Amino acid sequence: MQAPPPSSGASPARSSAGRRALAALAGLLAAAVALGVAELIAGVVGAASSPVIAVGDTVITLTPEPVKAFAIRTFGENDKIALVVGTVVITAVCALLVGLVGLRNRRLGAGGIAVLGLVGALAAVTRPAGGPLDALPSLLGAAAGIAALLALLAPLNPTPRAAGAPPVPPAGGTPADERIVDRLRDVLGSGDRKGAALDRRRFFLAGGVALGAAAVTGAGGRLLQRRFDVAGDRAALRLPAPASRAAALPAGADLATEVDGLTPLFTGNRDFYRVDTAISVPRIRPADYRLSMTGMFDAPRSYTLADLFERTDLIERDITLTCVSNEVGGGLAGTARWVGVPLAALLEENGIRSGSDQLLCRSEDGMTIGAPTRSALEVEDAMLAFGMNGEPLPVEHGFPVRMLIPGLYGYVSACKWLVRIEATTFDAIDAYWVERDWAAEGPIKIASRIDTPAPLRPFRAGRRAIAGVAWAQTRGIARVEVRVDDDDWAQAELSPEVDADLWRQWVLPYDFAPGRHSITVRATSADGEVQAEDRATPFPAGSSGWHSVQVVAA
Ligand SMILES: Nc1nc2c(c(=O)[nH]1)N[C@H]1C(S)=C(S)[C@@H](COP(=O)(O)O)O[C@H]1N2
Ligand SMILES: [Mo]
Repeated sequence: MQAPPPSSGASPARSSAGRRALAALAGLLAAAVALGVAELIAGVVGAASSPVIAVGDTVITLTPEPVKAFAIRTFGENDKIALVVGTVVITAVCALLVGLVGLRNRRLGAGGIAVLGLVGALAAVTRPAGGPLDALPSLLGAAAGIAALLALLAPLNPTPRAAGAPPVPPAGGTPADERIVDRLRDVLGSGDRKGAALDRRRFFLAGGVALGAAAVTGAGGRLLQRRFDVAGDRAALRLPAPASRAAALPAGADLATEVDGLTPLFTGNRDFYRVDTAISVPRIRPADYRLSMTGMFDAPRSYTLADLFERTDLIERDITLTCVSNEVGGGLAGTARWVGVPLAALLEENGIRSGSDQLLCRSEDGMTIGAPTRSALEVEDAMLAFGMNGEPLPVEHGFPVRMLIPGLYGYVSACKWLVRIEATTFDAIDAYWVERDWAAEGPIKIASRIDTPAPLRPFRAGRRAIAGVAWAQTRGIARVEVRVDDDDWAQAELSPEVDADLWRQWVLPYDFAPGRHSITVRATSADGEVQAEDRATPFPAGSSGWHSVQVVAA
């Protein structure tokens, strides 16, 4: 007997394209089951062991510096969301392929999911704070994914017919009858005929079950992961009163109350910029918190949070924090009122040795930040902060304890979720960013920024304020000058001087003629440095150059 011509029965071309589409869908559903189950197990083991987070974390660690800088520039503080979305999209593409491969070869398909599971497991285990248990979510997720894939591919089984075997005509039917019935079944999507190519009903049933299982395990896992939340513990904490209060603010300290669009003197905790490598932030229970001092100390000890809270030398200070990644005119700087332990006193009571020039600060998630020992000892108001604007540190900003050293960029001074201070030397060890070729010492460069008028958003011609902020931490700002078009530099009014570690607002009223204008700003520090025009990129030691905006008066 001859094999039927291609036009007989369900067109092989069409049915195999449909089969492949369903196989790809099977791959997607299997991946969804895998990720759902992984989230569920991560709800038991720990949120950071979730494969999406672990893989994202690892991608951050492995990403070359220019790409990372590009991501921060392009996505800003949504860089992590972009990363998670990217991870999920790439996983989805792999899943589609796994489905297609699995249709032809079950073992290869299952192997594909196993490989994805191993990638997740490896990423989770090799995280700085990772342990062997962290492999479980990925591995058990992969096992569930493989089971789902096999169950979903079964109804798509190639039949002997599809493999080229001759059709068996039903008793009493002509080949033509059979062809009609075959087409009907194909259209109706029922394949319970013996030897049917495709059991659509069974596939969609299994698919529905898989989707439900993925949703329930995923949502359940997310719910379970809330166990690791410390919001409640944080809300219940009572901050101690500082022995030394921040300097009183002079009247009219905040010019933003009078000038629309000007950055407020203090940044609210919710509005405070955030820069770190943590996709899921470390969650440290106050009762479990320990700060240990190691390395070049004569009498190193460790501290509980209560030890720090009970001290009688606590200080409250207003300090502007700045990120080295801030572009000219950028928003990666903020000011808060901080409460904490004076750093020099803490280092001295542990007997810091004179040979140490670097404090390697370790975060709970394994991140390291290397601060110069000299600055930690000598910069006034350097501290271990636990209070921010009247509240315990927000979890994203380092709860329960972080370091702050005025005058140094955050990447060399402001370790969040701080659990260990190792007194060492710059020769002995490179911290995380220095390993990635950022400068080892990071003094904050003098900077000034125009907040209003906003670029290219037309405003009514006539008199209005040009305003912004300027900073030169530890030295203070003495003067801010503004140039509009080809005018001479004009001196702006400054907000009252509060502290050299705080930025200052500046305002210059100006009569705008209708049309386009170019505005440029430059600051001078209290010790006489005039901000230079030369542009530098944030990498490797912080940006510099004048901020200019093009504005339109209508
Ligand atoms: N543990 C940890 N601490 C960290 C970082 C980090 O990635 N991990 N980033 C640093 C950088 S680059 C900056 S600019 C500041 C930002 O602090 P913020 O997020 O509270 O504004 O935190 C610093 N401390
Ligand atoms: Mo930073």
